[in-house]
Amino acid sequence: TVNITIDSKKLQVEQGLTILEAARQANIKIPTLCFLKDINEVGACRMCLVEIKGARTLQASCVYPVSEGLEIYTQSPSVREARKVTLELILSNHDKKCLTCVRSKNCELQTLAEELNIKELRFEGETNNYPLDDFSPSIVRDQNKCILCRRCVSVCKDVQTVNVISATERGFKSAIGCAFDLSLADVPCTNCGQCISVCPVGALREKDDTDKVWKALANPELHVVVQTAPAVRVAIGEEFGLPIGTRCTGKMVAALSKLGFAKVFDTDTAADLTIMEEGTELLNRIQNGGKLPVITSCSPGWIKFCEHNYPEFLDNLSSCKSPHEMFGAVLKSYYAEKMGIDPAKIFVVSIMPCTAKKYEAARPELSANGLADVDVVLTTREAAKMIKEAGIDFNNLEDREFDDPMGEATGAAVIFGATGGVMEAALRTVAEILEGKSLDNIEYTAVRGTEGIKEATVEFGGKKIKAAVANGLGNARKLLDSMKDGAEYDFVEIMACPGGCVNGGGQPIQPSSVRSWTDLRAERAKAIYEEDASLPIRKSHENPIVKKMYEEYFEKPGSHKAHELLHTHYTA
Ligand code: HC0
Ligand code: SF4
Repeated sequence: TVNITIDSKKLQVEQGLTILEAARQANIKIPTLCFLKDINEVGACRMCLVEIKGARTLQASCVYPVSEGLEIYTQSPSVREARKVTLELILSNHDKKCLTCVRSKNCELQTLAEELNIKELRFEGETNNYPLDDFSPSIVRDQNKCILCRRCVSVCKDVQTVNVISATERGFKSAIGCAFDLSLADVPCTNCGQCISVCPVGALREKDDTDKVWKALANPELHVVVQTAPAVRVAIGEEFGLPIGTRCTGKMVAALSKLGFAKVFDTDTAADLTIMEEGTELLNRIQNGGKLPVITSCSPGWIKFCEHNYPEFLDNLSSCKSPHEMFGAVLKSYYAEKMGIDPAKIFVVSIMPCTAKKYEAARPELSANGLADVDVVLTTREAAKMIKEAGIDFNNLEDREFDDPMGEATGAAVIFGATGGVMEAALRTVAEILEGKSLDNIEYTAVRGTEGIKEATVEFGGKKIKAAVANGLGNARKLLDSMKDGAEYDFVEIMACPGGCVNGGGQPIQPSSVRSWTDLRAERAKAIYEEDASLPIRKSHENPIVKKMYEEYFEKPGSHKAHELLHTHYTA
């Protein structure tokens, strides 16, 4: 440890900490703007400046390490003035249309302006005027709101290893963008939305599709149904001020029902169906010498990453459509028939923690009989916006169940929302098929947790299955490279977002002041596993609705009809 003084408070702190971290431990708040722990620690914005006794200039506390005898002042007049000037300069070239900004009230720049008591703007001058980049089906970039913090650049380059956005030019002209001023739609962006999640302001956001849904809801010709992904229920509460990791399944269903959807369904039901199809596919490939490993194909950011960077693995992908796409196909076939509704009149809305799902839903590979499986994808954030716009008092809603006749799902399905969940769900079913009996021990903890790459070898009925799980595209890259170097697996799960869907690019955005010190992935995943443990049925093959679907319609997993509707193929 070392002895330091911050604002005349004597402290003993661990060596290796930055001043910012040491101050935080002592409950002394230093403002930050570009700082995001482990992702962007560059000292670029100069907002976290502090005065150090004996030093000639003010120092950025987010990168300055503590040392013996350091005397630090976080609120001296020169520090306060320097921060204000820095902030005012940023504001002078910011478009300041807060009233109509998606991030109003959840903007780190707005919060800082309030906290630093900015009352007037001393430097009004020339402002940049960039065109909006809204050509991507998932991501909108508004450079006029960009404050050049570089968090998006760091997450895209270092965490996701996609590296399609970077700083261009210098000085007044400096900007964040794609090479040759291309749109995000025209570069190998995966639509993962991680850049949105880390953006402190409104410079990055999802393509807003709420109007399409309002319009559909108002159309009496349409039967508008909605389905919700596993990870949405453990995060949507954050949009309504509830603590991170609050389970809101019942309130979420109630709110969507109030919005006027004819039925509120659970993507989890289709996740159980996916396990039946994917499990069968895995066993088939193992038993008949098919291509191994089977790699999961439900994360559309991962699919696009694979297409651009690892086309040699495309044939390893499971042919299963992702659960919400399967559900769309089922709703426009089996359900349509059962209910006597023209499939063309069924409008399927998916609420997803994901921005890449918008891109996925528009892919021609994901349609059947000339109809897109899913009509509109909304993020968790957009769903919350609709609920707010409708004046629904979310926190005081009474819990409601998903609707019949497709409203049943298992614990195996809900864990899809956390990294390792698809693997665990598949193992719960594959184990029983290979052992030929019901098993009590169904928790595969080796594949749980936020570790970037997890491995497990399991043995059922004398068959060994080697499994690997990667979350975050940087980890996917590592795992795929190791496979190119000879590592062998039977079954691999890959999710594009760090932590899996719970930390998807469409989830509620937490500011750096929260995100840097709380593991969102772990907190939300904890709620997911609690939900699993609370459910009466926890194995996909025991889902009564899935059983019924096979009896009445699909016959058996992997049948001709199942292939027609529930499977697809991706080519580069
Ligand atoms: Fe996921 Fe999904 S679990 S991708 O991680 O497989 O987005 O939550 O809905 O479709 O079920 C996201 C989450 C889903 C799908 C499911 C899968
Ligand atoms: Fe990079 Fe993902 Fe953002 Fe695309 S969506 S720019 S891949 S972080």
